[in-house]
Amino acid sequence: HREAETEWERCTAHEVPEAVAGHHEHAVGPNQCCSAVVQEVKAPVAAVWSVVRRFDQPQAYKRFVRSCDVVVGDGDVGTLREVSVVSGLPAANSTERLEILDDERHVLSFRVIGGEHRLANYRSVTTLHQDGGSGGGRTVVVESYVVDVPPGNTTEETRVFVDTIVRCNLQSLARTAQGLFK
Ligand code: A9S
Repeated sequence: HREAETEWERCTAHEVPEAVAGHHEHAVGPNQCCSAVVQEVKAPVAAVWSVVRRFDQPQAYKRFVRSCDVVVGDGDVGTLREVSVVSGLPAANSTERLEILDDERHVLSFRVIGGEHRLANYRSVTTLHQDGGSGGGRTVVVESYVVDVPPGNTTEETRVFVDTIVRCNLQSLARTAQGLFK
């Protein structure tokens, strides 16, 4: 894992399986941070993907989302959504653009393009992978991100904050997908 201090560098977040590291390489600017979260789900890739791919319905598993309105598009790349956030976070809403939706390789990426919050230029990539062993039926989810470090915060504070949100989302995704599969 590398952090840029003075110039743009590439960042491949640690813990990412080598086979998919390419999806999770981000150009990281001097005042940005990058990390990744890995979650195992006891459900097949198809079940997990059916939840993840619905860019119009993040509230299906993201518990910090109060509501979501699609403002442009029909769920393909370029779709814009307006997410309203539950109370208790230093945020009110977020405008997000779908960047990648690959139904074959199970890759979704979105970018934050506006909103009332402190995570400017947030971009994440989520990939699903069939977990070998035990006859399939299990999925590994990898979610990496890059984001600006907000004024007044350190890189480490930012990473801890965002990692916590992403980990929460992926644990909730696991429960949701496992519920669908049962
Ligand atoms: O929604 C995601 O997939 C991931 C994150 C980190 C979302 C962050 C967030 O939506 C809040 C949860 C509201 C926290 C944004 C854009 C800013 C926050 O401060």
